[in-house]
Amino acid sequence: MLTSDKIIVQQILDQCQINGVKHIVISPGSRNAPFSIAFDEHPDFETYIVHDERSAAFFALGIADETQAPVALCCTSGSAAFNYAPAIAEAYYRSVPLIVITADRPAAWINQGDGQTIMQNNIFGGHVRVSYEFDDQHQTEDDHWKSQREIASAFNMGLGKWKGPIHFNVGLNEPLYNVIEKTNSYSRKITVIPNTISWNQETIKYIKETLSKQKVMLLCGQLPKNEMLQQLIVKFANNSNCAVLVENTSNLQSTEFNPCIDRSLNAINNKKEPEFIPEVLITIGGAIVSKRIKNFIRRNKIKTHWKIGSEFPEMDTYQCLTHHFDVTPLLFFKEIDAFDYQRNQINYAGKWKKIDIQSKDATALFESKNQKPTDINVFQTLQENLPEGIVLHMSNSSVVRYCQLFDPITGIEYRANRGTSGIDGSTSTAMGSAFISPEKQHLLISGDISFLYDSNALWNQNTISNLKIIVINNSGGGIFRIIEGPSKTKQLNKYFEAEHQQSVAHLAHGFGWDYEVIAEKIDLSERISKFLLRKEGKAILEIVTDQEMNALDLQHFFDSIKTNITHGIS
Ligand SMILES: Cc1ncc(C[n+]2csc(CCOP(=O)(O)OP(=O)(O)O)c2C)c(N)n1
Repeated sequence: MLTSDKIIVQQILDQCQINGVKHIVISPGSRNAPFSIAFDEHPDFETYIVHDERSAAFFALGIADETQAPVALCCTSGSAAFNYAPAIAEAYYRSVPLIVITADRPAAWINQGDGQTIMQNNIFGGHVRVSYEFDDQHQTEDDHWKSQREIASAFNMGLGKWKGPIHFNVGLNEPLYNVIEKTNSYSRKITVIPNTISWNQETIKYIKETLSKQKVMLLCGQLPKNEMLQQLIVKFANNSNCAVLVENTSNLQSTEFNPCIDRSLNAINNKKEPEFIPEVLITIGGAIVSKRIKNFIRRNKIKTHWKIGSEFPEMDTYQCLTHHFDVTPLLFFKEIDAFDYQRNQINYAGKWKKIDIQSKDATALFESKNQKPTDINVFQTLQENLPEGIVLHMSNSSVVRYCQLFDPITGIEYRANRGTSGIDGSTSTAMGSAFISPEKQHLLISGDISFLYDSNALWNQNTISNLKIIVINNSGGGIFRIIEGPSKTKQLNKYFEAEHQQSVAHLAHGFGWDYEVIAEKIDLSERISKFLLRKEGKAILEIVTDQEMNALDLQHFFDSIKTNITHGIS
């Protein structure tokens, strides 16, 4: 097998191999040539080319999301590396392992006026689990030993119990294109044996007592689909002391859970609010979309908050963190499943479930009276037509929020870039995800601004025929009309919503995607359903909604739920 003649390149590749990295996203350039050549020559790696590094890194994130395995990405020196940053920040806050390799000029040439040379040392700052600087000047056995153990330790950081991106910045001297027959193996793995649970008797007693006697809310943020965890949480929910609140991004689905947090909170009248306040909050998973639940918990000052999981141990989202359990949610719920604590002492879960069912029934009665399609109208129609079993990618910002207003559909996997909630890579991430799982059907629902922002995602030479995109075109950032603040300013249209005249149709055609548009309410359901049922992907459906009426219709939606409940529905 041929490989680069540079030992540092071989070392990084060998570590990628023994750590189960299979997919490599490469952005073309010269300085990273030793890596491009070595990855291409190696039979155990699949390489994919994406030019735009911003898009490439999100594409890699999509692959990692889908495969639940680390993905490597490699680019040349200079601004190329900077363009990785948004996706790396997203991966960091979502704890997704990416192996980020940036090629660099040799250290002596930094700031000497050479082309494509910037300060790449620690370029991603705190947004990687660890960053190492290397060069290709291995002189001694000690040099080999040092870089090898540093690479091994970086992999342990990025793939360990707190996962996330790791970064290798590698200064490379010319010549860059030399190849040799590979003779040495630089595989060196330092295996970390994970800690198992060893709670002492006092802790076990405290857990049992807490779960037995108090109102417990389990709030589940973003998580990959996990059947075993789901079953354990269904068992946990089989205790009326405990209400389980999920968002669709948690990928936890059961009729026992409360899946539409904003819809329920909207229906709770102020006087009844105290009945819904938990005494104990347990959180698992990543970001929570609902601002209302964050405010609800923060203003009600919960006495006890247990945060489960190794990531971000001090992150105090609800301003009431009291205990951090440094174990995976799976291990935590497995462990407490065996505890003989007293269940069904209080009917707290029932309260949440009742409001959930009432508001769900009331939602079904809502009918948009608007002449033209509105956003809520489209999401309601989509909900009725989404096929089971697809992967649904939701862009930021109002798309992911609208999707939370309806019950998750069985078998759908829900994805969104909620690590940093950026609008800059949703399409590229969906492309990566769809590309690596051709056996699944993927659908991206995107706002028009997010779609335009990341239109380079469509510039991708890898075969992707299982992704459809619905662009909800509300003539700009519709979110700014529905959140408090911007909608009341005279700058709304220009500075926040940023109305535009860009053509989704031209972009679709330019990149060779099928395109259709709906701008009228007539046949909305039929046309959406037909689009969703079409066999071939690589198709874009633009739905034009009523910019002026969207916010009002959403308000009607919330009001109608309240009114119907007050009038005794259910
Ligand atoms: C990279 C980045 N830039 C700016 C923002 C701020 N921002 C949040 S939502 C939004 C508008 C999104 O518009 P669109 O994609 O049309 O979705 P809609 O709000 O209409 O659902 C903007 C600019 C962001 N989240 N990320």
